[in-house]
Amino acid sequence: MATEETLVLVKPDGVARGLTGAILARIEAKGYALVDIRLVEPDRETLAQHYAEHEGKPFYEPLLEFMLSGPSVAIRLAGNRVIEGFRSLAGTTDPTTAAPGTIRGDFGRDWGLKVQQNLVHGSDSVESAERELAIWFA
Ligand code: YYY
Ligand code: MG
Repeated sequence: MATEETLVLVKPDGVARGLTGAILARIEAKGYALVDIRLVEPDRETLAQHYAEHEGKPFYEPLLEFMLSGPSVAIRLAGNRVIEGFRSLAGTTDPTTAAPGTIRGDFGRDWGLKVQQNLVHGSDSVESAERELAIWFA
């Protein structure tokens, strides 16, 4: 058993489309524990910290603009190997090709979709999870 914590975000598209409950249902069905959960309207500085690894990439500015477009739900999630496990639930980054059965694959809309509109974020390593949880649950 390796109990871990991860940061999950239901991004602005997920909140705006009313998918928070459906996404939480999958998380709870898997048995992960909600340690903390809150609706957040992050400022640019918070998002710049969160996405520091992507600064300078072509999608960075559109990504920040998108993340500023509305509230997100931030979740401190705990479980056995939850970091890898939640990313598996989420599916691959691009929702147009994410596998059916995953959050991004099932709810990512085909029409007019941009890659950043992929509904959720999940930390990708123990180090990222610690860093990101400190940003969103300061
Ligand atoms: O961890 P994950 O969210 O699956 O992808 P990252 O490579 O960390 O990228 C973060 C975020 O940036 C992604 O969720 C959507 C957006 N993005 C994009 O808009 N265009 C890309 N080519 C790559 C990523
Ligand atoms: Mg990532």
